Amino acid sequence: MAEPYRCGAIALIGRPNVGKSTLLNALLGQKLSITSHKPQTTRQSLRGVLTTETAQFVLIDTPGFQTRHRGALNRAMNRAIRGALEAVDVVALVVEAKRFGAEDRTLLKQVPEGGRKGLDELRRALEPYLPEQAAVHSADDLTDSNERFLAAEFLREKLFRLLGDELPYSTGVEIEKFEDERGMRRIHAAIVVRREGHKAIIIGSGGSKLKQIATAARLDMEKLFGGKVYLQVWVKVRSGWTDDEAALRRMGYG
Ligand SMILES: Nc1nc2c(ncn2[C@@H]2O[C@H](COP(=O)(O)OP(=O)(O)O)[C@@H](O)[C@H]2O)c(=O)[nH]1
Ligand SMILES: [Mg+2]
Repeated sequence: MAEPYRCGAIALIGRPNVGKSTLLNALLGQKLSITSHKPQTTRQSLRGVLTTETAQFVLIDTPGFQTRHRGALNRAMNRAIRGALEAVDVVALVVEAKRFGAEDRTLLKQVPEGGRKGLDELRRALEPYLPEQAAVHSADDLTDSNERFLAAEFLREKLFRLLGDELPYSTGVEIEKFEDERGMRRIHAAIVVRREGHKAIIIGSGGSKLKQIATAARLDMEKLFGGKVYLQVWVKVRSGWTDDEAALRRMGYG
């Protein structure tokens, strides 16, 4: 007789920057969660659904637990982690196995695609811990996050990746308009910073930086949404938004 179907939620937790979001994407085989080499890239929990013949894995990516910074934004991030842990079947603690340097990377390039990663082994190790029950998501569901949220996340990822260390920690993204006209998405986004000086950094000389950021974000959105995206981005200065509960709610935090 065939094994019963299994379905359950697995929370990925761990220190900032150990690779939780990268692991989620690798297990899904699709980029859903944003990643960067900077800590605190992930600010809210995000679910990715992986459906196989024998099980459905609801993987929950969480922010790294925040102890250094205070304020409403960080309280919201810590709340997101505690919330994620309340209703899961498995908690997977992600730790960094070893330092990975330039030489390791060169060697890794020699390995054929699909080798070494151990993703299948990990999936097989997790599966027995999922409760026996029918799938809760349909097989083609990738996430329960909406496109509006994912668009803001992808834009935030490009800020992290393309701005180096001058990126102010308190930069936020607000989607002001999101329209879908027969598969063509029209998105208006505002990058929210606290000071005029931050705005100038993000825009760059002659607007070059902002253009680079917006183009990279648009390409990722088109890949995930599977259609054309028209993306317009501007930068707004709003002092103190990370302590403004109403502004945080508008950006989707708790
Ligand atoms: N070399 C290597 N780098 C990784 C691995 N996993 C993640 N990274 C990198 O580590 C950084 C942090 O990853 P991220 O997934 O954002 O960490 P998170 O904060 O735990 O979600 C990024 O620059 C990733 O590209 C891995 O298995 N090997
Ligand atoms: Mg992350």
